[in-house]
Amino acid sequence: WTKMGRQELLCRLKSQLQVLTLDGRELPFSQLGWEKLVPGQPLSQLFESKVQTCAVVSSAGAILNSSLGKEIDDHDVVLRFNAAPTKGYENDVGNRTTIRIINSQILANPSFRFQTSSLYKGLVLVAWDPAPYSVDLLKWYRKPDYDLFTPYVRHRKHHPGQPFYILHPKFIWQLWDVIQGNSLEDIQPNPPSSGFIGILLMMVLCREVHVYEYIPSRRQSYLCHYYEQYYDEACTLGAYHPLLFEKMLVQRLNFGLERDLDRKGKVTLPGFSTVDC
Ligand code: NCC
Repeated sequence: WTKMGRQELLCRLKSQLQVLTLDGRELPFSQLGWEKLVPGQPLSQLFESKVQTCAVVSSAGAILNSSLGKEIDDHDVVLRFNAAPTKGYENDVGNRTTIRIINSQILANPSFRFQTSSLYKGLVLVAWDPAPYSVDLLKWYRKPDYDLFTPYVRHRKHHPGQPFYILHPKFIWQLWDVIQGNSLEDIQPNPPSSGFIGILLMMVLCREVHVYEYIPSRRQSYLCHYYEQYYDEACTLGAYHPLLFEKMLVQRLNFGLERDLDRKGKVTLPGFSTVDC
């Protein structure tokens, strides 16, 4: 992998990656009636083929003072993460959100007010939790990192019309395998960040993907998130997640201008449907 050119790498990813969500057909979920609980339409078919451009907005503090809001909102689809708000930050991050990737802490920890906050309404939700690498679904169901299953079931029952998926742990670990395959060192056996999960998901669903402030621009700072006063360089470089390795891979796939990366923290990636192998 590390010796592959960009095109070869893209083809490898295209053939290897399959977006998988819990479809309720495997145990223990099949026994719990999940086949009827999950959305009828698969996540991979959610957007029409007319979806051209997708923006992925990282939550990094460095996006402050970027004035990227309008450019971000001009995309067909805008992806944000966890509890990242737009209110009060529109000029820098935009105000449209089409899809939100949330880790299981958002569902399980009452401080995020998942049931009531407007952050999680009127858009597509995609949740995930770090299951064991072995992908033993029963073991995971009994002991997730944070209980996402109970709030998921409740939410599906109350809002059956909202597309809300749980990523299959197989998909998460496929992504980890990709990051490890691309690194000469052994990376930590922890799942990729929501950012990396979202970027690769968008490469499957969109024709072109623009990622903002995931690879740091010249505004790089230790401010963890644009929406809170908390400083920690691990937010950008990683501690638990293999962030540094994820970012090296994404940088290898970038075909945007060097100037856009430097000024906007913008990376341009092709959708897999446009990659000829
Ligand atoms: O911080 P978090 O991520 O919500 O950020 C979303 C994604 O943006 C990218 N990012 C963020 C900050 C930064 N300085 N540089 C960046 O590149 C990353 O790709 C990141 O994934 C997560 O991945 O789910 C994470 O979630 C938080 C936290 O759980 C949620 O924000 C909810 O509070 C994790 N922090 C803790 O658990 C304390 C974080 O490690 C990863």
